Amino acid sequence: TNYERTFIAIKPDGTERRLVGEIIGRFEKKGFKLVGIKILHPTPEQAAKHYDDLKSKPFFDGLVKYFSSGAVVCMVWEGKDVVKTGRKLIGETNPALSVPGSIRGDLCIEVGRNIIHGSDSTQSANDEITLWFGETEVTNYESPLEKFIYE
Ligand code: YYY
Ligand code: MG
Repeated sequence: TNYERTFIAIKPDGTERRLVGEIIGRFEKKGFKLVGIKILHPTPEQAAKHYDDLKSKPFFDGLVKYFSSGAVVCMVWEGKDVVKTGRKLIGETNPALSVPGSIRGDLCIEVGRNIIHGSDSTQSANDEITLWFGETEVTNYESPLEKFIYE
């Protein structure tokens, strides 16, 4: 089995639109385990670091401005294949191409206001968790429910 962690962030538009509970609920109901959570207003420097791999893209400046424009809910979710499955729950980068049932498919319209971030690989998940969370801010706990979620 592949128990791993991913970094999920509700972007300022998602927080502003009061979609925090809805989004957390989807990951929770799926069966994933929340092991880290906090809300903060990122600086442009933090946003630029988070999206460092996209710095040559034409949309980079707008993206950094958007991500640092308000409160972001930063989370670490744990579970089997949570990086890949988390991306499936989120949908495609462009909400217009995201199937109904996915977070972006159900809750937003434009790529520049797509409400949520999720790590795209276990490597970037580790990097992003390190960027946004201190070592003592991510917890580890046993859940007796897990025998009903995993065989
Ligand atoms: O991982 P994901 O968020 O689905 O997409 P990325 O390709 O990593 O791009 C990050 C972020 O950049 C995307 O969520 C919206 C924004 N963006 C954009 O504004 N315009 C594009 N053509 C592509 C991405
Ligand atoms: Mg990405």
